[in-house]
Amino acid sequence: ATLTPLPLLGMEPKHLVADFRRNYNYRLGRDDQSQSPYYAYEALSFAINDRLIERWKKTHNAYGRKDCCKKAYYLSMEFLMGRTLSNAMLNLGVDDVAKKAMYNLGLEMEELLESEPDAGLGNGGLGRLAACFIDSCATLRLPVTGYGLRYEYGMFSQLVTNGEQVEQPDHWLRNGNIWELERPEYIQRIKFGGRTEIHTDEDGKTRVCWVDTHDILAVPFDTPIPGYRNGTVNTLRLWKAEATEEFDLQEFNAGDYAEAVAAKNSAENITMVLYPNDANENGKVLRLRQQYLLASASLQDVIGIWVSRHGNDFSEFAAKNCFQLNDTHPSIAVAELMRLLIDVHGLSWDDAWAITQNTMAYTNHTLLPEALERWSVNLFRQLLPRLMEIIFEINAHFLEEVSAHWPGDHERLARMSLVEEGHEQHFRMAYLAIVGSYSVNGVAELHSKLLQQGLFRDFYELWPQKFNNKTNGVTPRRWLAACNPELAELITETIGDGWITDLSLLKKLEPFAEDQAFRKRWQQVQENAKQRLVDYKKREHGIELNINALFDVQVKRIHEYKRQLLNVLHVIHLYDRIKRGDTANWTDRCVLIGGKAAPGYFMAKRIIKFINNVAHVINNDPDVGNKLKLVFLANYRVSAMERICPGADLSEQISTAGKEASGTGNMKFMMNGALTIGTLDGANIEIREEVGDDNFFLFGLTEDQVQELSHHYDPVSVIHQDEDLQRVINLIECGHFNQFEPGIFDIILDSLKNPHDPWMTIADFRSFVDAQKRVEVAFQDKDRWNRMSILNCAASGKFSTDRTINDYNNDIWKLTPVIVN
Ligand code: DL6
Repeated sequence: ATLTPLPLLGMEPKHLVADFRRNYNYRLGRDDQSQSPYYAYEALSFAINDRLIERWKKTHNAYGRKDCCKKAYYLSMEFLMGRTLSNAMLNLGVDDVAKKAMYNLGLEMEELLESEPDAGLGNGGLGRLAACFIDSCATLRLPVTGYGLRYEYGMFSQLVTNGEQVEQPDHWLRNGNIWELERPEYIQRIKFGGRTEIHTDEDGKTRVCWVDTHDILAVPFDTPIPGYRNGTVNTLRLWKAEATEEFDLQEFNAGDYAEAVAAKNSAENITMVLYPNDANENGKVLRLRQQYLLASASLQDVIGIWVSRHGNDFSEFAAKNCFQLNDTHPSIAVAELMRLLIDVHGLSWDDAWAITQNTMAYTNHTLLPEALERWSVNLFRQLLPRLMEIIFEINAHFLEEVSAHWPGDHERLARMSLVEEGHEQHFRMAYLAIVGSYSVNGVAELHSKLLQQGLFRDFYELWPQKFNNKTNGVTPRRWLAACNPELAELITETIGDGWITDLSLLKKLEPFAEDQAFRKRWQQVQENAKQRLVDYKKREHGIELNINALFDVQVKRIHEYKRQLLNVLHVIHLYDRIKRGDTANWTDRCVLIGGKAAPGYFMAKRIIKFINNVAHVINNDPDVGNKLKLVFLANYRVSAMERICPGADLSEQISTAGKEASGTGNMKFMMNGALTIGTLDGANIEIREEVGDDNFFLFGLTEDQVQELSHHYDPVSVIHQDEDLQRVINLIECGHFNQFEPGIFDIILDSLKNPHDPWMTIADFRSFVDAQKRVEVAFQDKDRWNRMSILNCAASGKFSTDRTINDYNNDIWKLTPVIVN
């Protein structure tokens, strides 16, 4: 009887107050001497988490009852969750209630929320997309589990010292994590090293055994993922690596205690840290260990549940399970599923392959060749010998298929092989993912088209039916309802609250763009958001921003293809205009740039230094005053974006056409009413299609033009022909921004002037400056700007991950929603 379910916890302020007090006093053992808002954050979080757990169990039961229903698993090396509390309260529907409860206790909700650390288990777009996806899956009542890694250290925190990025480890778990639940009952064992042997069973059947392995345990930690006010709470399961007990014992008995402890540490190192590279393969043994641990633990978990219900009958497995691979990082899952089905569960190669090819689906997130993972075959031989054999066998079967399709086409065979030959052989992981999957998608229309025409052309020609597009989105709960409550309230008051779960309803705002009174209110709300950003910057960083200026924002990872340099060239051009007195009809501007550079990416770090040096000169020049300000926003992360995007006027989406797969920051800004200045790249194209050319500041070469120009690009002559640009380059060349640090920006000048510069920054300068002039004209006409801002928000409906996930579900997963009550 003690284990029977308790009545549901109350949802009124008095219930939260009582639970808060109990948590604060007993669970945390604090009293009114504890000054830190952190304990108050924890006490409230426990109260909220208890309510999530109730719904979590119900969801689990509902999914269990529907044993027949199909489930999907999102395998991702990154889930960039950010903070949890405010989103959990919103989705549970207790945000207002909790605010009242805290108010009754004399506590400031803002302060509590600020003390939660970001769960920074991702680099940028790819990881944040995974977080938005699982929010949408729960909101759409889809039985989807996220599988990832529980890194002890997340994305580094960025300090800026003397203008340069300094990385600091992010020990986000230092104070524990109240949202997770350890599930030792689902521990999985992961093999590494050893060798393979062929064993013959009593019935004469042979099977391969992977022996003499060094095993590691994968321990699951579950986080509840609530849907928006629908009773569904899904699971994010993150694996932590631990040493096995035998492992300790063996070493201990060998007599070296210190060695034993060190060896234990080396096992646990696997999930110690997130690799901070977003656009480059990592190529390190530890990274391959991470990838295999994720794939193997997650597949064993799913298969374990299957076997507990169906024994070794896998005939229905593919009809009931689907694995979505988030980029190539977890693509070793293709070979691991084969291993588990054949070696552990005794299936034939053909049956196992049919199941694999009908359960795996792969999403590609980049066209940059340097980000496509390749693993040394020798490394596989040492670390994952059985997986190596399986990939070779998959390749042999696959190349037979290619030969049958294109007899005698040896070049094509070499191009398509999963094994890249050379002085050392490498496995091409993206190809493994394509061959092993029934669906391959890009993340915006242009990106998917370019995959089919370029990077994966041969595969598209072989299997056109596998390829499809799924344009990205963002969750409107976090990225509008929670981060911009005042705007959300105005929208709800105007068109009702249906938009929160059906973002296409924002279209209803369109006619209000013509309503003068509404435009005024919209403007007020936007100004209040700017004021909050101004206050925050002043309070936290001592930076003064001029609220009347155009807030021109570019926040994203620092990368040459994203062209923060183009932005800075424009800033220097504006500075030069001020210095030469060309300020008729001037629009004051605050240019805010933020983002982290991969620690090993020298050029990106130098770009940060450049931004800071230029900022120092401009911001301290008395001639400039309020006309122009350049600010580098240090330590850009999810919680920073929640403050920044409501306060932005202009969103900079200025990558070289054909390089940004999609972008998702562009969608967050648009949803919050910022206008975009952008190239025809990634999802910008679809943003412009939705909002119309009149409400988008387009500039730059198209992808085709970039391709064409690459044959005869001559940036030096472009510079000579453009007086404004020549002046900008002269200022940099004469050391105006590095008077006491000679030569440090030569590398930047060299790259800009290089005829092989793939980012073609110089080529787009003039067109960018012209588009910025159009921005200024529009900004000076407040009424016009407000109209455009409303129309941008109204047209952002397509960019909800609810739409994206519906597309994944209708075309790839085919899950039936499960109602939890
Ligand atoms: O699909 C999510 C996100 C896209 O919006 C970005 O355009 C894309 O750069 C990013 N891709 C990655 C993977 N590596 N690289 N580059 O982070 O995915």
